[in-house]
Amino acid sequence: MANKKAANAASASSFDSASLNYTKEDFKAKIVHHLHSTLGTSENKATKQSWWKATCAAVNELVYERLTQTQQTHANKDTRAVHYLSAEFLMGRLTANNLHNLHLFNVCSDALKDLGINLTDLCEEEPDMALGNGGLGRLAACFIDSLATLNLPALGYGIHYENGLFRQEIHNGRQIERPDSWREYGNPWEICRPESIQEVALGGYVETIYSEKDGSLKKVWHPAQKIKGVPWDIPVVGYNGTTVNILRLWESKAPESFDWDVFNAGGYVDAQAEKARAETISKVLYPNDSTEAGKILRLVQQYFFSACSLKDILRRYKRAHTLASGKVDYSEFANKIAVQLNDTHPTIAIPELMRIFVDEEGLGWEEAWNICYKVFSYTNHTLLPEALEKWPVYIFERVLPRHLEIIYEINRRFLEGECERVFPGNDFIKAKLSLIEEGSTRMVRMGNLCVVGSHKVNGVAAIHSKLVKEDLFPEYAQIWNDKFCNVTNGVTPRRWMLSCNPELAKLYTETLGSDEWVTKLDKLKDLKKYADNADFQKKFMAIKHANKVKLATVIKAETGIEVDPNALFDIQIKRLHEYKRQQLNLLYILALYRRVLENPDLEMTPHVFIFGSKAAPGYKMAKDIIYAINKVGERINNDARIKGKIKVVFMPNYRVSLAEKLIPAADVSQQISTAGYEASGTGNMKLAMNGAITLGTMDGANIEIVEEAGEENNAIFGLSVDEVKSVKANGYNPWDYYNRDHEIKKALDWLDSDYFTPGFPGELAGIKRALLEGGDTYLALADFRSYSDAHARLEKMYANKKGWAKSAILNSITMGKFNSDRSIQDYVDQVWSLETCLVK
Ligand code: T68
Repeated sequence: MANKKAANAASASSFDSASLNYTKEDFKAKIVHHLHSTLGTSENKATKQSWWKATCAAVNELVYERLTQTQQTHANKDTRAVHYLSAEFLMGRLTANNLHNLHLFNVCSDALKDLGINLTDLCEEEPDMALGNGGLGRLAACFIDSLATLNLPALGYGIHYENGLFRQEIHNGRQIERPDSWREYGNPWEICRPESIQEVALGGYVETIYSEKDGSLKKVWHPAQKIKGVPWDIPVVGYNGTTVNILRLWESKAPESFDWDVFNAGGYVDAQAEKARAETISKVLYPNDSTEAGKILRLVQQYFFSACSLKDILRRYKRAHTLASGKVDYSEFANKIAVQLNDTHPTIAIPELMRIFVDEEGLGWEEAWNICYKVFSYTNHTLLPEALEKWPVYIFERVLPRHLEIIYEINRRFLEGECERVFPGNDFIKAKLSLIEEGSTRMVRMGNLCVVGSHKVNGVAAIHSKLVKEDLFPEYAQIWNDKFCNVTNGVTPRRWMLSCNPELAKLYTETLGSDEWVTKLDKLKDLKKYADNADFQKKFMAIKHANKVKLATVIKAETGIEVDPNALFDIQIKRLHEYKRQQLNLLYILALYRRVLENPDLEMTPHVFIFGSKAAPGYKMAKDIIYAINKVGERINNDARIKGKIKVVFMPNYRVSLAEKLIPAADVSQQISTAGYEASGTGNMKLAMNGAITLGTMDGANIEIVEEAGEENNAIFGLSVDEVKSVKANGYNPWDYYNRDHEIKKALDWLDSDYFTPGFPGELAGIKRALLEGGDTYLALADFRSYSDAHARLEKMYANKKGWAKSAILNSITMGKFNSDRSIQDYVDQVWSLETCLVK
């Protein structure tokens, strides 16, 4: 039911889009007007940046109108809404996306052309909004696009980091981190909302007050510090443009009042220092993907944005549900409010809501809990033990003493209640399920708190959700089987096809006679009959070639490396992590290079290996792998003997806007994680949609991708999840592979020489050591031979031009399932039970 409604809502609005009434002349006038009266400059003096901002201001006229309409409609109807809490929103650039979603891209482009400006160039002026590390943050960005597109009442809540993910420079092959000040010169998309400022507390102690009247004990938290949260709103424009939701990001500030006493005592300097400390909270995004830093500031960040967001939610709820008596009616709370926890980062919202209900609003514990767990649901994004958040109890005592008490109480009731009922007297299981890990340093387990405090827990691909249920939380699943579900990830086709690959989008729209596929990606399946059609193949491959030509220019500009657009473009773009196995890709490059050296006449398709990847600044092995890729590349790219058959390119500063250039130009998409380690992957979906063939393991969403596109159209290799488990259980010994496989041995020994680092032998030997002495945790050597065979199959496929075109087309047009609109609809049906709300 809800499923159909949402689909209809999205299509119905495509016909009444007011933006269709905007003419080129209107747009020109608006841009020039804003150039004059918003930017204070004139046509002959304006910089590109001024033109860009004037264009944004012109677009915002429409955006703000619809934003107001949407918010009023939602308030008037008192709609149930989902609140997506995420420490990261990796938005990238917004200009092209907003124009497309408002159907204004062409009008705007024509208007600017008349003014002598190229829109595509102008879009390059916009700094990426890089408020995220990788997949998790980008997923949140795709999801809010889909929520608005499906006309669902939703708010995104996060942190207004002053510095997003670091900018990566490569100096002599090594990664150097530089600050990313994305809003240094202003950001035209954000609106500051001082009227909605919130204040949150930190530290201090808890007082227990005994009531003479009824003998009850009341807890009073006396915090040591207050922090002001200033909201910045980013309008989220749905495709077709009628719903404009809000992404609200909190900036931390010192409250005005706090420093007066210190000031008066002559403590000007101390007061300034205190102020700086408050502002530190939202200063910078932690750059760790899949590992936990365990820093106090990170917990403070998590509490800061979760608490500000809950206060904001409560403020809105109270406006509609305060009775004449002045009392708030909380009986409707769980019917009106859904809160999705994007990983464990906002988990602290659970005890915070309990604290507000019990300590501030006077609800009884059971009444409060009955509302609370119905409100929350939790998405798990990883099984890596080092990424499962745990906070030392002593840190909690210092930062959030009252929340710790509440967590203890949730734990006590859980262990004595549900846990005891299902596992009576089983102290071993109780210790495992406890929210507190005992040991020399007692820890709060945030994942366990999420499971206990939510009504739904989901993984992000079928295999991952199965592992979440069966391997990570099996005993919880025995207690609450129905709590666990799957929502396979998706990505928005607006950004990842329509906007980044306009020529392909045009081909699809023209061939189908409709652009319906932009919301209903399944429609592309109707193109199946053209997969074999010579004319269609020719057009499809010409678009791919043109995209490769463009990328070659970017590569030359960024790295100085010349690549031939006729070569096979083989792309691995994602964070650097040993489980994602960029080192396996590198080993293959080494083996291939040796093959060519040993046999200069070797028949092979020229092959360009392209990497884009940031390493966490403290992750030494990841940084060593980047260095190795660059050093090996340097040698190979300059070796005249191989006649340009192999090129290795490391593109610096991988980010959303760079992904938009790489993805449309990919022939091959490398998705080669050790099976069982990549929760889903979303780059795999974007690449396949744009006609890349997956060279991948049966891991994460790869499994579902090849289910849709056909294994025969991809190159699948390597151990399965079960095989990985059994190889590990039987005692894996990487030396066996080293000793038995000549190519592996040669490649690893090469890294242990100075062949790639002349004069500095052993600089790359750390990788060899990790793969041998280190035990090769991620089974790169075990999968090497099968990986190499898969490469050989790809080569053969590529040699058959028609066959390749057919496979590439089939990959692209069968990705309907991986539309993030479908993921959101799954959340609506399984987790949120939301209704669409059309905005007039
Ligand atoms: C990714 N996780 C998964 N984490 O690795 C990927 N972690 O398989 C999946 O497709 C994606 O989430 C979306 O579900 C991450 O990106 C982080 O970025 C991260 C950030 C901070 C702390 C831990």
